[in-house]
Amino acid sequence: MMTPRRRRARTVAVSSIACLALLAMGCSGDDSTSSDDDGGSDAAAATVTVDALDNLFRPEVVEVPVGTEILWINQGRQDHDVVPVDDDEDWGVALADFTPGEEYRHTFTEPGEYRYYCTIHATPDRGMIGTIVVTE
Ligand SMILES: [Cu+2]
Repeated sequence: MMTPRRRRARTVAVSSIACLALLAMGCSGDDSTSSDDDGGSDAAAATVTVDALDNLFRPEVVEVPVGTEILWINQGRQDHDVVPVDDDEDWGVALADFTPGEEYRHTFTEPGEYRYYCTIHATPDRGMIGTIVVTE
């Protein structure tokens, strides 16, 4: 009688610990973009922040409605840049203007998928890359 019950109790305990660990991981990923920008779900004139770290953009993919300001902040210790993969695009910030602590803002006014990368730490499709998905 006692053995099955004890075994079941242990199974429940182990699986709830696993759930807590997953929750903790999920939360820490989301907390970085907290404060006053909540992804801009329905606020038209919102700002969404992308952190440039050493060496990745976080979050790597951002989806926002048209008119949302994207604010990149160099939170790393190294210089980075933000360069559109499509060289017809004229947004982005050069290395010299994006040293640690510096910011760059851009508001996308057309729907589309805007891919970018750091020319120091990435190729256009690998490494320190990011995508802004702008929806109507
Ligand atoms: Cu970089």
